[in-house]
Amino acid sequence: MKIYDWPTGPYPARVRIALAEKNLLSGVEFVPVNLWKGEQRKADFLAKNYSGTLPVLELEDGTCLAECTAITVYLDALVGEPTLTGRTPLEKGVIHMMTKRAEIEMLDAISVYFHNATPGLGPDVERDQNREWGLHQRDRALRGMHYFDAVLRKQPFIAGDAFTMADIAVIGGFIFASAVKLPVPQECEALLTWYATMQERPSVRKQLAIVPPPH
Ligand code: GTS
Repeated sequence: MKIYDWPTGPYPARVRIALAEKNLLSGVEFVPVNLWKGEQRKADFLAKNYSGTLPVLELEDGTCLAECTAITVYLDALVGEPTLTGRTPLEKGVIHMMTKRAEIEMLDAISVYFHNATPGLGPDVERDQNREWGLHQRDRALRGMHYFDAVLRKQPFIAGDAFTMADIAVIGGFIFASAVKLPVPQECEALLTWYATMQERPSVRKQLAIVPPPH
């Protein structure tokens, strides 16, 4: 299978971490799509993903899967252990809820801040910025960090007792926060301690070691 991505991007990182956790990295060909040149908005890429975002997984028969959560669910179903999306109906429901919450309250909020209240991908790509909305979403992300801190004061992982794709989504949030220089507040001690533990996982360490390619 092929994955269209940008190696250090926070969303592509989610799929790369999932692939490493599932020991599937060796079967993947990565195809870079240069976000700073706006390649994700070109017709040939939009034919693969209508939304014009990375990552996209392309199967041998040309079927394309976009959206990190959908791709992770697919990869998780390919090989058994470790499961990233839960075993029981309740586990699956909670993991999906917390993954979506990680997106809405942290990762996507930081992305909106990046694209609207910072230079983002540059003037050629960011043609429709709304600074006020970007700052609003930055504050939402900061509130989200406090929420996840409260969650982690009660349980070891984002969706309960085990590492899942919900943890990977919050790790993506940390990667984006670092890229846009939005520090996680020091008082979020449980969240910061959790992230220190996450950085010890080989899948995460491998991802964080990638040197950003030149734009
Ligand atoms: N909901 C999508 C998902 O979960 O896959 C969001 C994907 C996304 O926003 N990806 C970024 C993108 O393609 C890549 S990165 O910021 O993580 O590197 N952005 C391009 C754009 O034009 O918004």
